[in-house]
Amino acid sequence: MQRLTPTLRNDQVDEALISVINSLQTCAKEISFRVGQGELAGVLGSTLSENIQGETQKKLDILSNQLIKEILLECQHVAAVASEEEEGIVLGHPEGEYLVAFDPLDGSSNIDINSMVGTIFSILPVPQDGPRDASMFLQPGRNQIAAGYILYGPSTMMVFTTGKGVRVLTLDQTVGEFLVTNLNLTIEPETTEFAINMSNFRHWQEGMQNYIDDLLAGTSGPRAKNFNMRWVAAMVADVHRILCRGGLFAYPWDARSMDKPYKLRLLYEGNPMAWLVEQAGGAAHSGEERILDIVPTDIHQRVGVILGARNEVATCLRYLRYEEGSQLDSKPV
Ligand code: AFP
Repeated sequence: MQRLTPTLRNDQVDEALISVINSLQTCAKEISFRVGQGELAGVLGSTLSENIQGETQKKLDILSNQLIKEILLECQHVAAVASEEEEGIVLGHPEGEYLVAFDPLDGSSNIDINSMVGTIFSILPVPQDGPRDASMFLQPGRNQIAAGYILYGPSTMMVFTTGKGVRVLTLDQTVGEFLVTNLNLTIEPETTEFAINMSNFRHWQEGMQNYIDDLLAGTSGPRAKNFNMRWVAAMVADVHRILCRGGLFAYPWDARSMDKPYKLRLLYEGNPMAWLVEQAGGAAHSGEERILDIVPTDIHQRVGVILGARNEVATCLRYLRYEEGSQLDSKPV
């Protein structure tokens, strides 16, 4: 089975980018080891602090952030990093060609129940002009050069794209190397499975409520088929399932707080997952526009997310555009 570097070379990825991705691979092995040790590593549980998003920080969140930051900043090709756990960006090498945005440990509330968590990353080019500050990161997701995630589950997997399809590697714990286990993940356009936090139903727009109502109605409703629901509560694991066996994932607009009407972050959650899903033949939308076309105004910006099976995303968007959701078939996408 092939290792990571030859896979990247086959994809004509340049040596500088290979070096950045290899650094992420090193981070993944370190974090995987600590996640695997669980209670024994003494890193489970929460700290007393909150991150920039106002969320309680888990000890492993902080440790993973520190590890990734240090390892990436040692790489001469990394000009700066932006992390969910850092208020501002951290500058690296002045000559570096790449910017890396990351969520060091997505789904960290799963840590204490020994369930799946992951690291999500997005690599952007350093813009040719402009100041060396956070504005470098304010590029639409379609500019990404590489993106992906590392899933710490029963096995540790690295799933990424450089724009040539979705590659999957599995960490062989016996030799400590990631080996290619799937060279081209694809998502079927149709599905009968969805992932959404149903407890937020009352906070959604009417169109989203109508859409979910019709999924729940199954064969007796207008969709005329039964749907199944899954929710891991870690985007990395929910998107992994969709890449592996299809489905629709949504974390839509939410009326709980008009300041933060969305939960997920654009730079290090929405954009990398949107690109992976599009590369697999699926679709990824904010509810208002294609996620990859959004020009960010802040590195910690939040975004609505509806992604997965192409035809199901299109159906969901029809409900959102026509709030009443009835007579759906007679209305255009
Ligand atoms: P945490 O990293 O704070 O656990 O948040 C994970 C996450 O941002 C995303 O990965 C999940 O899809 C979403 O939150 C789950 O949120 P709820 O189940 O709490 O609605």
